[in-house]
Amino acid sequence: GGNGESIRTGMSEEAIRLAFLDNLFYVQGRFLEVASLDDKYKALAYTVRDRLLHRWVSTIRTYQQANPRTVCYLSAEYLPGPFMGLNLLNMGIEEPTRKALQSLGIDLESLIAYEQEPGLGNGGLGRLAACFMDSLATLQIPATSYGIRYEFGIFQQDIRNGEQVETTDNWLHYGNPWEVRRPQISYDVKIGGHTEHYTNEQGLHRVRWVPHETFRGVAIDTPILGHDVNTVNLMRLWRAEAAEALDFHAFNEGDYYGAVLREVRSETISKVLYPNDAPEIGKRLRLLQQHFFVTCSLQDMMRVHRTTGMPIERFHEKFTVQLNDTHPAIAVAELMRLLLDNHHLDWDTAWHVTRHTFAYTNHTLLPEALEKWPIPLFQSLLPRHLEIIYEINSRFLDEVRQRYPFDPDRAQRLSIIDETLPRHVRMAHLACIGSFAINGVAELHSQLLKETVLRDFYELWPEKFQNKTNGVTPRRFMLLSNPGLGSLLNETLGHGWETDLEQLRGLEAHADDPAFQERWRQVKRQRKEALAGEVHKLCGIDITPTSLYDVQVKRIHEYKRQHLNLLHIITLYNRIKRNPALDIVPRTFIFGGKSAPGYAMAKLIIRLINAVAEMVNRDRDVAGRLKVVFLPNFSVKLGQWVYPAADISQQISTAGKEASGTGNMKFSMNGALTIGTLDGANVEIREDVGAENFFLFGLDADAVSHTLANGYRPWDYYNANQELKDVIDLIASGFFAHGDRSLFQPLVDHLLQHDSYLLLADYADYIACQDQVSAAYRDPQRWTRMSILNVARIGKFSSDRTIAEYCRDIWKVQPVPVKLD
Ligand code: DL6
Repeated sequence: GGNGESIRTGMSEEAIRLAFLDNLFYVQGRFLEVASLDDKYKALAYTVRDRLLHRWVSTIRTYQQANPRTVCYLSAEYLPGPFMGLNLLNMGIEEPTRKALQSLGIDLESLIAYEQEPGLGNGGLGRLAACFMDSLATLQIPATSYGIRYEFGIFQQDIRNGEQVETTDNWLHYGNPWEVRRPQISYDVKIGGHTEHYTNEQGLHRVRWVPHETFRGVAIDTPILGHDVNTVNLMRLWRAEAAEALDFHAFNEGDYYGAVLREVRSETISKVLYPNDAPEIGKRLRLLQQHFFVTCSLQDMMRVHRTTGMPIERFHEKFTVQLNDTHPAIAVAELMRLLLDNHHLDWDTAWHVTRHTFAYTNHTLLPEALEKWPIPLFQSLLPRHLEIIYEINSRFLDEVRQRYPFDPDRAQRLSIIDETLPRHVRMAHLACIGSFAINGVAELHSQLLKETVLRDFYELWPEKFQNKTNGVTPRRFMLLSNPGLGSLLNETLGHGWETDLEQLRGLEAHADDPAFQERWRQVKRQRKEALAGEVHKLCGIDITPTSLYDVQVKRIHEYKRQHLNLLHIITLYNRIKRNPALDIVPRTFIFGGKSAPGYAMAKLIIRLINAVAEMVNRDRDVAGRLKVVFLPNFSVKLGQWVYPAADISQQISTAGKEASGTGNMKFSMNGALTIGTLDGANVEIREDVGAENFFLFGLDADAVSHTLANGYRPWDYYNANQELKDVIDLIASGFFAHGDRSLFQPLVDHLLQHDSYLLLADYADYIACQDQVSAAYRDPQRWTRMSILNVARIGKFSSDRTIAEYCRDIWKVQPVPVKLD
C-alpha cells in the first residue's frame, strides 16, 4: 500500500484502491475490464471485511485479557439490513472509499444498492435485535448475538393481480462475503429418544439422555462493528449439519442413499424461517429450531467459560443471557440439563446459576401470540427437558401454594403446564420462572403486562418486573438513510449527536429560523424525490414530491389497522367524487409490509389496498390529488428509502395492542409527524416531542377494554355516520372488485359484526384528525417547525439509550474499550 500502509488494513484512499484491485484479482479472479457488478461488490466487501477482521482480532485479544462480563443475546430472528454502507460509515472510510472507486470509474452507491440483505426475521422483533447489536458494539459492551442461519429467510413478496404471492428468498445464492464459517466450532444436538436414570459407582443419581438422533450445529460468524470505535462483536448463527458428513454405518451396509438422506434431513432444521410473527402452535420443526440454536449457544458459552478457568458454579458471573421473547425460553431447561447431567451439579446449585443467568423480554400482549407446545410433541422431541420442566414446576408450585394457601386457582394459573386438554407447556411461564428480570418494551406495554398476561407473576415477584422502552439506531436510520439530514445536523450541531442523540435538542433553537427551515424542507424534498424514483422503478407509478407523503409500513395485521387508513383514503375519494372542485391537500398514500402466508384477513387487506390503488390512481377526477402505492417486499433496505421521505407516519394500532412499535421512532427521527393512537411507544414519543407536535386520535387502552367489555356494537357507528356508511357501502358494492361483491365481503362482515379492533369506533376521530393534518400541511412554516421539533426531541429513542439501560439495570456490564493492534 501507499505510505507504508498495509493493503489489508490501510484506511487511505490509495490503500483502499489497491486492496480493492487485489481482492478483485485474487479473490474473484477478475480484472476491472471484465468484472461484473457482483465481482466489484465482492471485491469491496472483502476489502471492508479485512478491516473488520483487524478490529475483531483486537477485540478478541482485549476480551481474552480482561475476561469481562459478557452479554449473550438469544434471538430466533435478526434483520440486520445490508452491511456494506453501515460498515463503511461506522469505520469512517466512506469518503476515501467513494473516491478510490471513483478513480476506477465505479460508483459506490451502485455497489451498496446491489447488496441483498439477510431477511432472517419477520419484523419489529428481529430488527430490534439488529439495532441492539449496533448499539452494544458502539457502547463497547462485550456481547455475542446468537441465532439461526436460515438458508431461506423471510419470503419474498410479489404482488400479482393485487395479491401477495410468496417466493423463496435465496439470499445465499451468490454467497455472503460478510460471514466467516467456523467448522471447528460445532456442537452436538440431540433429539428424541428416552432418558435413563441410574446410580453411578459412587452411588450418585445420574441421568442419561439416549437420543433418537444427533445432529450438529456449526458456527457462522458475522462481525458487527460499532460506530467510531474498534469494538467488533459477533453475530454467531448456527447452521444444522449431519453429525458426520455421511452416516458411515449405513454407508457400509450399502445404504448410500439412506445416508445421504439423513444428512439432508438434518439440514432442514436451519432451512427456513417461520414467516409468522405469532407462533403456529405445534410445529415440530419450529420447536426443533429453538432447541437447536439454544443448545449450541449455551454449549458455546460453556466452552468459552472453561477457558476463563472459573468454576461452572460461577457461569452467571461471566455471562448474562437475554431471551428475546419466548423463542429461546427452552434455554432455562437446557442450561439446567447441561449443569445437572454434564457438569453433575446438584439441583439447588444448578437452579441458582440458571435463575441468575437469564432475563426475559416480552414483545406482545396478543394472547394468541403466546407460545405453548403440546406435551406429546414436547415429550417426543425433548424428553429430558420435559422431566426437568416438571421438576422446576413442582418445586415452583410448592412455593406458590405456600404463599397463597387459600387460593388453589392461582397455582393452576401460574403453572408452566396448561392443564386444559390437550395439555401444553407455556413458554412464557418457563421464561418468567427461570429469569431474574422480566421486561416489556414500552411504558404502557410493561404496565399492561403487569395488569394482564403476567399479572400473577407480577403479584408473586414485583421486583423482577422492569420497563425498557425500545429504541432504534440513528446510524442506520439517520446517517446512512438520510445523508442530507446528517450533513445539515453536522453543520448545525457539530459531530457527537450520532452517538449521543440527546444533543439533537440543540435544534430547538433553529426551529423558527426561516433560512434553517428552508434547508430543512430541501432535505425532505430531496428524499421525497429519491423515493419517487424508487417507486417508479418498483411499481411503475409516478408520484409527486410536492404532495403530502402519508406512509404506513409494517407487517400487515388487523390490529395495526391498515384498513382504517383505507377507510380514510376512500373517504377523501368520496368527497372529491361528490365535489370535484374540492380543494384538498394532495396526498400520496404509501403502504408496505408482508402478511403471514396463512393469515387470510391480512392478505385480504393487501388486496383491498391494491384494489383501492387501482381505482384511485386511474380516476381522472382525483388525479393530482390522491395517489395510492403498495410497495412490494418491504425490507430494511426499502425502509431506508421510505422513512426519510415521509411527511406523515401512520401509527394507528388499536390502543393496547402494539407492544412498542419501532417504525414510529424511525419516521420521527427523520422529521415525519406522527398520526397515532395512545399505544406502545407512541405515548412516550408524544410526551417527548410535545402534544402540539403530534396528531393524536382514538380511544385509549382503557376505553378500548371498556368498549369491548360493554357490548360493542359497530353497527351503531355505521348507522350514525354518513361518511362511514358511504365508505363501507362502496367496498361492499364491489366497486373495488370490478363489481364482485363477494371478494371483500369477509372484511366488511367482520367490521360490521365484530370489529374486534374498533375501527368503526375510532373512525370519526381519525378522519377529523387527518383533516387537521391537512390543515397543518397548508402552513409550511408551522409544519416545518413541528418537523424540526420532532427530530430535536427524539433523543430518548436511540437504541443506545435502551442498551445503556439494559446494561445498568439488568445485565450489570461495563464498556471495555478496544485498542487497535
Ligand atoms: O419489541 C420489538 C417489537 C415491537 O416494537 C412491536 O410492537 C411488537 O409487535 C414486536 N413483536 C413481535 C411479535 N413477536 N413475538 N412474539 O414481533 O416486537
